[in-house]
Amino acid sequence: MKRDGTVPWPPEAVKRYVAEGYWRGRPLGDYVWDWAERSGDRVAIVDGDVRLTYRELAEHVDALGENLVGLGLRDGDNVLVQLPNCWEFVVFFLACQRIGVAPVLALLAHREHELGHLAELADVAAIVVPDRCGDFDHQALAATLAARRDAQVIVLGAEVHSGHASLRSLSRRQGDAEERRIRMMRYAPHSGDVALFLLSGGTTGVPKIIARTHDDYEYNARRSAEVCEFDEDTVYLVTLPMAHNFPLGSPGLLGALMHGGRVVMAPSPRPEVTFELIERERVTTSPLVPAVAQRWVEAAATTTADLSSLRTVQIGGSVLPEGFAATLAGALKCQVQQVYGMAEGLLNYTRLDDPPHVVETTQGRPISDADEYRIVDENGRPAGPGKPGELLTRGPYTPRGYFRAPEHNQLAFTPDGWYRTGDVVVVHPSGNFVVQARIKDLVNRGGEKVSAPEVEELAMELPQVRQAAVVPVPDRALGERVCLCVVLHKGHRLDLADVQREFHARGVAKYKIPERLEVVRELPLTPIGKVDKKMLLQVVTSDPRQLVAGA
Ligand code: OOB
Repeated sequence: MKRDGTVPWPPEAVKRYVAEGYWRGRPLGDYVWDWAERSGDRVAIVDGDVRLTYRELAEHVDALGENLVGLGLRDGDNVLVQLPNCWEFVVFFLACQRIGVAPVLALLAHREHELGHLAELADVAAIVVPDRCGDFDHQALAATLAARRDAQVIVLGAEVHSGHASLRSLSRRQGDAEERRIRMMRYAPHSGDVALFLLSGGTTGVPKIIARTHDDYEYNARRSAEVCEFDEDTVYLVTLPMAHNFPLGSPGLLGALMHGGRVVMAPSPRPEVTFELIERERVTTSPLVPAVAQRWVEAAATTTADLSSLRTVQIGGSVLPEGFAATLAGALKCQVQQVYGMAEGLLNYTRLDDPPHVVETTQGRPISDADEYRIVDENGRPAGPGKPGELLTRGPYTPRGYFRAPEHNQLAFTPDGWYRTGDVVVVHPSGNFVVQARIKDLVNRGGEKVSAPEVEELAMELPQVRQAAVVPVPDRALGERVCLCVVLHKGHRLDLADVQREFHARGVAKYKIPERLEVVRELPLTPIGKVDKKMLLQVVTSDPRQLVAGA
């Protein structure tokens, strides 16, 4: 079975989440018509010149859903999706929810290395891509990957090769919408089934995916939107790639649609693009990562665009530099809300009525009464009141394991189902968390997570490399960048351009490609013989020559 390998919540947890109303027992796709009935003539989605009302959205969703069934896609199938932010992506996502097909949400930056793995892991029946983006031919890559497994290719754009289906044609509204709505009911999936797969930042050699169910993800978005006080006046600008949990469902575009708000798609988070949209559409709220927010602050100083409609910017995904929340609020003349979340589940927000010092210095608190958390020391014992430690969590929207990763799940989850976040937090007197550090082995490059072991494995494929270790070097613009440290085989040479060329040739997403290379004589080890990354990072950022002394 295509979905074997999901890790269900234990029966007693399911019982509680249903009985206490966290889970509503309806598939996500069902809500599309609730929304249309509530706000049919209001604009739901704006994308360039396209403005879809809630009714039109529902009709497109059903039309596409029925056509996907016509293509042979069925409840229980998985599809790989790689699309830019656009209305067709929203329609596709929701159409999948109508018929029980689960999208695996890849990033536009992903290439053969990532997409090949995801297609295989989720055993996908179709691959959905734009024809091309910039100078990259997504359709050609999708065709190669699809041929390996007999999957269909669905293409967004004007250039659709023969044998491939056109996403726009499939989404066209034809025939009687009411009749189709009734016909579509027979395809409704079970609410406990997988609705979507989110990609984990991950700390393993191969990317992990997280199966999110209809029940869990609907609650994720609904409860987030309540906490963030979304309503029908919310105009939500989707700046970050909508394949991410943050702009998708935290509260994201789903949270905005649930409350009758308006979703505005931005093709890029750059202020040159977004400021005009904010003025034109009177945007009230938007999710940002610190690296993007920094650019907004700089651009706000000189912009002529009217940003006065902004009420709240939400900021999360990586550590916020000290004092920056206040700078951001001042520059954009709006409220800032910090968001500490993860694709694995748990979401924390500062509340809109938290006092300024709490908003500025904490990363918020959990959204749900049913979120459980523990803060533990290295031995897994409670860290004690006010002490920092690793955050473990369980709850109604935090799955109990990664998809098809039993070995990794033994490390990433405790036997009784707590997810080890790999983040070191402390509880602030306000009750909110402060994220102090990270113990998981990844690089957080402007909110994009890069697994260190994944990059190390790729580096080890280079014939010159004897040992490899990746560390996050601090960076003013992005927070962190990928630094690769290597020990070479005797008599070999390697420079950064070689590494970048080789990674590129292997079809690795650009954001994972090392931006700094240190060739060292040896890697420092901990007493038990693991690479001492703390020490390595310290030396790399202070005086990397120490590591080549005597070489
Ligand atoms: C969000 O999700 P992911 O899955 O890309 O990354 C999760 C990890 C966290 O475990 C933490 O290490 C880091 O990203 N992180 C933060 C943070 N928010 C996330 N670190 C410090 N401060 C923050 N505010 O990044 C994500 C998902 C939903 C909403 C917001 C962010």
